[in-house]
Amino acid sequence: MTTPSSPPFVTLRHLRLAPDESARRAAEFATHLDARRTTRHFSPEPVPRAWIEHAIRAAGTAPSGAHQQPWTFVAVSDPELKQRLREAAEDEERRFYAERITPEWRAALEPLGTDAVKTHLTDAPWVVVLFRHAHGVNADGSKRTFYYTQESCGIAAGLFIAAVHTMGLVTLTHTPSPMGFLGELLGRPANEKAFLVLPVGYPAPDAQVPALSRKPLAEIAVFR
Ligand code: IYR
Repeated sequence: MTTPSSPPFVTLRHLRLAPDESARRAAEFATHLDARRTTRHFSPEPVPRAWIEHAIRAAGTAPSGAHQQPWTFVAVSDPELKQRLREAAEDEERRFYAERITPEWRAALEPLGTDAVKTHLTDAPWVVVLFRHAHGVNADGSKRTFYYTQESCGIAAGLFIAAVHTMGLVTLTHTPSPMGFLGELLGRPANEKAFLVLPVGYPAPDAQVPALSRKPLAEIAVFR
């Protein structure tokens, strides 16, 4: 193979698996993720900070546009700060559920049982807020364009969710809207936009989930 010239490249570290091992892992991973559920019912039991650090490390491996890694994860465990986050989120959500929601949207959410009460934001030992860098900032303060930041943060969130599930914890994707209050409360710079709120913890002993099923493979995949 010809050696690519600058920028520097290094040889890919890759472990070739035996085909039966690939097959086993493929099935096992899909089954593992299929056991993941989103619940609104968290136990207040503490979770070590190191576990959250690992989940963020896992999320930070996401591919990103031009490798700009346009994300900041703010992990909140301080009870007072979680309380303030919850109050601000509930203020927005009350307005959403009372005024901004459309009848069609209300009907779509009805089976999930969501409402403006966000107990999970104070019950869960950690609330991780993912901020998307809408653009970068150069040393001289000027704007640097970032590419595909929505896609990049979506992928990072997916890896975070998979990491949390793999460590035997649960999380919930909370999307307060508008999210402006999060940057203010958490002191993020203006180029960082709150993207997703992810409480993390153990499920409450009696945690409930909606009785839903997932689309079968035949409904989500086309092979040609
Ligand atoms: N952001 C609101 C409403 C909400 C919207 C969708 I789409 C959901 O799947 C769940 C909730 C909230 O967090 O309650």
